[in-house]
Amino acid sequence: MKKIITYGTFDLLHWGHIRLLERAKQLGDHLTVAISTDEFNRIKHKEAYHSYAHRKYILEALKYVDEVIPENEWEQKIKEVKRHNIDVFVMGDDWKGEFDFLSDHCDIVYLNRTEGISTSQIKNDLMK
Ligand code: C2G
Repeated sequence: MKKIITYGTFDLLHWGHIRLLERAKQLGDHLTVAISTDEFNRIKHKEAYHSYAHRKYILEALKYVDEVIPENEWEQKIKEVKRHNIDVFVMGDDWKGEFDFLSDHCDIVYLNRTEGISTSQIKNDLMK
């Protein structure tokens, strides 16, 4: 079984997120998504509208997602790739190069980010 992992906040889930998850799943048989906890979002200087529990609940309902785990810190990726026997690490290409240190442990794929949609754009548009 070819295992894929990806990381993110996935707040106010939108079609750009779905396209990322869909393409990530197409790379293998099993997709694990590590969702940033509320505490880790503070470290990322991000504040999610939905709590970690609700973002987890939403992601677990998606047909592309097989498992959801918490992302608590930047440093957990190598440990997780090993623990979950991950074959491919996937991220949107806004992160291109940032996680190449994982190449000793798994393949790395940066997928094109979907233009024209983002959680911050949704928030800004709703405030108009
Ligand atoms: N994404 C995308 N297209 C968009 C918006 C997001 O492809 N229009 C992708 C991002 O590139 C990322 C994933 O969807 O791979 C999740 O996006 P965010 O929730 O914004 O994730 P981020 O805050 O960048 O967290 O350790 C890694 C971090 O946790 C990534």
